[in-house]
Amino acid sequence: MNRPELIQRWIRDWQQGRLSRRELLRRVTLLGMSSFALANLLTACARSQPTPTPASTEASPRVGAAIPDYIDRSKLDKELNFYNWSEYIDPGILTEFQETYGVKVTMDTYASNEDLLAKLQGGATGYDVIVPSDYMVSIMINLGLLEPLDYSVIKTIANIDPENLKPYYDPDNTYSVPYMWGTSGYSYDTNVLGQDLASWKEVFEPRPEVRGKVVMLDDQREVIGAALMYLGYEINETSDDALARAKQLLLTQKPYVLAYSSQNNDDLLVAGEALIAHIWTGDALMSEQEKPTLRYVIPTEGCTVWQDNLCVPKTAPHKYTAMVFIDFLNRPDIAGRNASYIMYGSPNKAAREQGYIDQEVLNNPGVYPPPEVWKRLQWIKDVGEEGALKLDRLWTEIKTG
Ligand code: N2P
Repeated sequence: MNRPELIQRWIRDWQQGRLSRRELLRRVTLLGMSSFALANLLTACARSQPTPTPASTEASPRVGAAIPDYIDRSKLDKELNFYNWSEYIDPGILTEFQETYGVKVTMDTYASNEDLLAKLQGGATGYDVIVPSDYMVSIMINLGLLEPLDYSVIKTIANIDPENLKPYYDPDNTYSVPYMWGTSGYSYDTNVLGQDLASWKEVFEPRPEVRGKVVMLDDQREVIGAALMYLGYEINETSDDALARAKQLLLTQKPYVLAYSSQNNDDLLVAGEALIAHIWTGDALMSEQEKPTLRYVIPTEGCTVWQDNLCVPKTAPHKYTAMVFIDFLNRPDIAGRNASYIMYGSPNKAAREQGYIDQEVLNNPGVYPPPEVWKRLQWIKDVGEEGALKLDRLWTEIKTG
């Protein structure tokens, strides 16, 4: 199939709901088509876009599909409830799981670790697999919210890089398998602001043309952490002095903030309504595909680095199937395809080594920072009950102040 035919086929897939707009953009950019040309094409096609027809809702396994022999098919449920961050999985992977295992996955999304915790503590008992970050895994372990993982099922743990295993928050990986990792810097439009932005100053004390066009993550640990780092503190600092200074900085910044949003920060940047956005790596890089003048910065003062994890809540109704799903997500081909799509750092060593991750992503220093940049990254840690309470109070004051 030649290039125009391929593009036409993908556009048809997009029109019929088989391909997301993001994936379409990603593929045509890889083929070398400019996003401007594609945008024109899509505007023309969108006029005739029919209502997407979802893939069959009947969850039946494909004949001869590759289910490993260590999986006991008779113990599989028909459905699985996945609670994930938004835009944090290639949707085709859920379809493939359904086709291979005959399990229909329903996915809900959340915007922060604190939202996830509140939901579980509020009595939501339907979720089978969740994706908390490092410090939230330790909080959840301490609260007794997590189920030990069954490594007789999750054999694909062998594909995970030993560097990413045995983390401080779960030293034996009893409750968690690393999913993706990344950093939280900022993205900005070089067309308006040039090539040289490097400090958090641009975010917290923005130049006049950026005022009112700054977007911050809607995430207390990230926002307060970035402010603390800009002020020269460690991000897990909770002393009254440090928090008073962070509060002052954030309240002074607030009139210049267009929105606190972890889900629309990328869209606002792409639409040009925001000029700078505090953002997670993958979201930053995906929006660069839509708007190539965007540039992701890990600020000179440093920023957070985090690792998100696949975990099973104690209350999960489909525990065996949850373990099987985690095993599937760690397959090198699946993990590689996923990391290429969402553009985050992958802990899956086999996927990296076996060529399943796009070179373009693997070679991107924003995704896999070089050692000199690593030196300025800091992990968010569990600051204990009293610390968490202080941060929570401060965050409410910022948001409502
Ligand atoms: C992706 C969410 C990233 C998770 N949109 C940040 N921990």
